[in-house]
Amino acid sequence: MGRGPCQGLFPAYGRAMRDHASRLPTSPGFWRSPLRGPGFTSVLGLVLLVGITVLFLTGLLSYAAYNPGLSPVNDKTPDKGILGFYLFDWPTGPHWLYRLTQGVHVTLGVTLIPVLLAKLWSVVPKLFALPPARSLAHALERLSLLLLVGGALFEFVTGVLNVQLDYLFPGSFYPLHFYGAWVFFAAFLAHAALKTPAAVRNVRRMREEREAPARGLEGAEEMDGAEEAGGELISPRPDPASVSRRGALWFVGGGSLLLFGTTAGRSFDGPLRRTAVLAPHGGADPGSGPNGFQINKTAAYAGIGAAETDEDAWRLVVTGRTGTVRLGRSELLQLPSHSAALPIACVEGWSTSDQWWRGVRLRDLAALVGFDADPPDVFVESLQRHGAFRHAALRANQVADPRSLLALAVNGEDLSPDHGYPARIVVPAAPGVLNTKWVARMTFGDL
Ligand SMILES: Nc1nc2c(c(=O)[nH]1)N[C@H]1C(S)=C(S)[C@@H](COP(=O)(O)O)O[C@H]1N2
Ligand SMILES: [Mo]
Repeated sequence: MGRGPCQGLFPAYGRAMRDHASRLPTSPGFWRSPLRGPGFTSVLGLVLLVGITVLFLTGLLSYAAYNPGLSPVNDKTPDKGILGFYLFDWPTGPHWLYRLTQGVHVTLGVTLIPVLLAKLWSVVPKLFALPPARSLAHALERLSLLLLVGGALFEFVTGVLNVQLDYLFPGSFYPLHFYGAWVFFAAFLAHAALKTPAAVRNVRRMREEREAPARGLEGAEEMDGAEEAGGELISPRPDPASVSRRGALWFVGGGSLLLFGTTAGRSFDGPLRRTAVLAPHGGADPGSGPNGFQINKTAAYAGIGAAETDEDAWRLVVTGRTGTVRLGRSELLQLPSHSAALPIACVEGWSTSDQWWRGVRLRDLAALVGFDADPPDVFVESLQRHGAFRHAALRANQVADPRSLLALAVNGEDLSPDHGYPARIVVPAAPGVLNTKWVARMTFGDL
């Protein structure tokens, strides 16, 4: 805003005009925080550059871990097309693989929330900048920002709803979060390519300023450079500072640390789990003893009653190349029995430590129905009649692993009803959702 003649003659009038104009968010003077500027935005941007890249990669891994190529059961994204180009058979080792990748995905995602919010706050004046587009290139850039900001909010909101509200939308979360991730990350990559060099320069300059604060002219010249990259974020009429830039960054970092400290515990058992005060699952108290570890869906929730899991009523139906075999629990207990120490690691980011499972190897069950060598894929169905996770498919490499069990017992005791009595699947390194409980039927054959 220039100093017109009116301002000289009638200073009060000039001020009033200015005040009126800066009541609109489209005016730079509306934004008064002295914190906004290239330095603050760049630090947050670089943290997100690293953090969101890790979120994207661990997210893609989680998708692969679900074995979405096993149509039609596991695949909730039949139109994934080229977005599934990278899919591979999820390995069975190390046995804590999914516990790690998904624990990082969820805990890091929650931890980054304050950084994301602070970053959006730091650039919000740009949202209102006029004219809406100065050129075609500028218009395209703003359009990509719409995808970037919209995509970020969409991914964080759907992710948090899913881990906090216990599969608010089990069937649809999975494709939504997956497709959303690709849109978001494409915009994110374009944005990072455009902005990272300047952000690195800004942060380097901040560090130099801190180390040599009184370099006079030399320092001032360097500030001119900063103005080029993100200088428009600096308020032309800043309010007096109530907190320093470093103080504000500590505040954001403190918020992240608080979320980290109240989330990370969901990847552990015992006293550490109790530090995860933000984690849900208050409903199903696992109690203590051998079966006293995290429960996802209880037998009551799944509609599984004692009448159908009873020794007399329950039969496991196994089908394969040579036909169908029906086995009661006592017959299963007579088959060669093996144990494996494996965790349950849920897509929601919580996991248990290793539990000692005991039962029949999946590959031994495959051998019962004609697959002696090279067991194939298997389709597993539970007694459950409703719900998204009542069935799942496993890859041949998972069936072949000697630690993959149809478990009948855990930690030296029969499975409890909530952990899947009379029999459940456990597979090393696999997401919990593939560890079907209350198994009724297994069909071996390539899927
Ligand atoms: N039949 C059936 N099996 C199931 C589920 C289910 O809802 N129904 N939930 C799955 C999910 S998402 C997880 S994380 C694990 C949890 O096992 P747990 O409750 O024994 O810890 O069980 C899996 N098996
Ligand atoms: Mo899960």
